Amino acid sequence: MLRISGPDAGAALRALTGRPPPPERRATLRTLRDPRSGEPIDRGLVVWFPAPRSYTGEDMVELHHHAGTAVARALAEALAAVPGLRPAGPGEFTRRAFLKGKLDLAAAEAVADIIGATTRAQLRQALRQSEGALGRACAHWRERLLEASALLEAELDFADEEADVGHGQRERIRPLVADVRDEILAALATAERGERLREGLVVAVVGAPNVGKSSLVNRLAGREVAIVTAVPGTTRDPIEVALELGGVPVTLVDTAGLRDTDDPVEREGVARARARAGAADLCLLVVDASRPELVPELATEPEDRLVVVNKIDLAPLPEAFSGRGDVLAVSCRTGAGLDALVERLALCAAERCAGGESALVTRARHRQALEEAAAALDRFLEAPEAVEPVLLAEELRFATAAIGRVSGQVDVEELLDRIFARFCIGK
Ligand SMILES: Nc1nc2c(ncn2[C@@H]2O[C@H](COP(=O)(O)OP(=O)(O)OP(=O)(O)O)[C@@H](O)[C@H]2O)c(=O)[nH]1
Ligand SMILES: [Mg+2]
Repeated sequence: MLRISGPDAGAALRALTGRPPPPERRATLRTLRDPRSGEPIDRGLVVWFPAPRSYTGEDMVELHHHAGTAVARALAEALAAVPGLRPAGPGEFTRRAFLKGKLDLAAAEAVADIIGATTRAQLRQALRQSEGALGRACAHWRERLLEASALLEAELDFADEEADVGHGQRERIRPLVADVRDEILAALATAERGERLREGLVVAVVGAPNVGKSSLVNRLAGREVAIVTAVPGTTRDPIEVALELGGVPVTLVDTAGLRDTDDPVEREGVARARARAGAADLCLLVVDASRPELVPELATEPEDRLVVVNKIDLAPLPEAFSGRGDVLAVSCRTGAGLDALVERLALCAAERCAGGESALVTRARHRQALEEAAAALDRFLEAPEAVEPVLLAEELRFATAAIGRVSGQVDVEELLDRIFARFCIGK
């Protein structure tokens, strides 16, 4: 599909079909011709969206052509010959839609997330965002803070006259600001899970050499991604596999067995394994049931770890591991216990991500801006009675501006290039 947006969209439609754009939104089957030679290129659906009822808010035409390389190239060449047209930059359509006020900035960013989503849970979150959930919340917060600012301005105006009038205002402003601050904090509480779902969860598989880490990764992946041998120290480089668990995108990382060694190659592998374990959202610590004494020290928090006792076909679950909620017994050889492990992993993934209920804050950019806003509101609320109203007004202005940056209501010009550069062409 090719899209043309802007004041020359109508001229482009006329050049390719020989007819003027219809008076209203319409889809018609047309022969598309090269305007220079009149030679037919393809026959396809031409959809006309007159401004302002289009994605960009400008006149827009979509050419639904056959997907052949020659067709696409011939159409692109034909369009290049139409005066005023040029190829769109990355994300330019969505950028124009934003500039025309068709969507707020957070919703525009969500368009990229819809395209990038690999699981249903991610898609659900991106869709909600693209419908403007965060933008609406920001607009509401801003409105109330502007109201508080206006009340404070009144206090400034009266400052020279009756001191009582000023303080009366401040008592009215305080609960307003406190409410907004609390709502922002509540939204921020979902941020970590929202960002995790956007970016996916990293699960590192770690343990002593030869305990069956690579066998486990292969079992979970359902294919032979990692080399398995009876030789301890087989895996050296971390190996990543993409999986979906309970709607959450998961990157499973197989790592080198942790042990002290003189082999410089293996030592590097062990260092990388430790680094991956440290950076992972969750570690699967694999233990060999027949050699339960081989449990390496890990620096990760216990709640970010599950212990997988493997090879229970060789030996029963060792005493030290039985009756523990964080332990799962499996055999990569027979497949015993693997379903329960997958179920448990899906549960852990859902807990760590906004799987069920959707998060409002899903990007570091949004989180940082809202954290700045909440901090400014805190300073406002904690300021002693004697503080000059001018300084308080400044905190409110700061918070309002930070919130505005999320939805794109204030000074975002410098942000736009950065945001839309990551889009693909044609969106
Ligand atoms: N009996 C039995 N053998 C297993 C099981 N899982 C793995 N093995 C065997 O244990 C050996 C080591 O398996 P790997 O998966 O390579 O172990 P690893 O932990 O990745 O080893 P390194 O990469 O060397 O650290 C292989 O011979 C596997 O066939 C199991 O559940 N039962
Ligand atoms: Mg291995």
